[in-house]
Amino acid sequence: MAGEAQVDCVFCKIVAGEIPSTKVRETEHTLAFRDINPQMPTHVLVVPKAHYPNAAALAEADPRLAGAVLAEAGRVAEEEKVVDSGYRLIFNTGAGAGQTVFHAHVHVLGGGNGELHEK
Ligand code: DGP
Repeated sequence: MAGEAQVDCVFCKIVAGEIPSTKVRETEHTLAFRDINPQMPTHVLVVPKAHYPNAAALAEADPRLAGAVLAEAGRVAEEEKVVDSGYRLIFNTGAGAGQTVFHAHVHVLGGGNGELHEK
């Protein structure tokens, strides 16, 4: 069923507290935590707690939750003080575009010289 936790999903496990993460923000329906492999000084992932395979599927199924994820991304950027210098919001969608975790998430990237470090 759409939105239900998936047993093999690493982000469902982070949401459930079964895998540790460095949390940045949390609301009833969203979680923001630091990427394990940061590509910029600020590299935070914002996820819906409910499982959707990618951002488009999330937006189709629950536009309000998709909006909440985006709003949280903006709040993360404010708290990380990268609004003035600028930041990127990235939704990799599909393996061919580099998506490796198939639980909707937005990367919040900022700071430094504005360039991404290669994975
Ligand atoms: P993507 O390539 O868009 O699917 O990004 C997935 C990101 O998730 C990638 O930058 C690394 C991060 N990641 C994968 N596993 C973990 C984990 O266990 N903990 C944390 N904090 N981040 C993870």
